[in-house]
Amino acid sequence: MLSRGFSGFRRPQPPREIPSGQYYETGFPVLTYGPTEKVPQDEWKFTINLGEDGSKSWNWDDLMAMPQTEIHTDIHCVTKWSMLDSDWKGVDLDVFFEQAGLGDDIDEDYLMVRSFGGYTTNLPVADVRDGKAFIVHEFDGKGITMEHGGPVRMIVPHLYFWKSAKWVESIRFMDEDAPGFWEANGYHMYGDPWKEQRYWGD
Ligand SMILES: Nc1nc2c(c(=O)[nH]1)N[C@H]1C(S)=C(S)[C@@H](COP(=O)(O)O)O[C@H]1N2
Ligand SMILES: [Mo]
Repeated sequence: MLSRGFSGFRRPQPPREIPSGQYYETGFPVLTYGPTEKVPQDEWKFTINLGEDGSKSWNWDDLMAMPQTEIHTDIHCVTKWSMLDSDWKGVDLDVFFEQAGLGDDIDEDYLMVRSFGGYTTNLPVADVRDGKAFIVHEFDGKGITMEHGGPVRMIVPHLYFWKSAKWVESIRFMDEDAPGFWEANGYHMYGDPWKEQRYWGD
């Protein structure tokens, strides 16, 4: 029998630097608080709430008709895994803002993203503009599985992955920052992985 030696299991070395405290994960772990939401593709709808101006919604067919972007990016989860070089396909959130008639002059500085099932997460508006956030429907060339937030989730790759709502349902703007689900339960309000903003006080 071959011995692996006393060191046992060793994690593979990442091909380049990853944020401090993270390890290189070559799989794609599932992390959901509560049950997996089952959202049929033909029932999925994404809504941007526009206050007094009502709201604007998109269904699956609308999403498919929008300009598609391929995103090649790293993902960093607060539970310390980093997935490098992941491939996604979807639509830049800027395109939704455009179609909703929102110019450069969104009055509010923050927004709350909501998922089917009730999960929420807060973000500064600046962090979802100019190609920083996406509404995605493909991972690794295939439809996103239910466990990973399919048929449609959001990704905000430059922040810890809890900011990337699975089964994305809506956005509403806020004058002031307010915590979403994890942010009310100890996670950092902003969540920059390169600054290790994991928990309150980091
Ligand atoms: N709706 C919803 N979105 C969610 C979560 C969740 O529990 N519900 N978990 C978040 C957390 S903590 C992480 S790390 C990622 C995990 O995504 P994955 O399961 O595809 O790896 O989704 C985020 N988005
Ligand atoms: Mo997470």
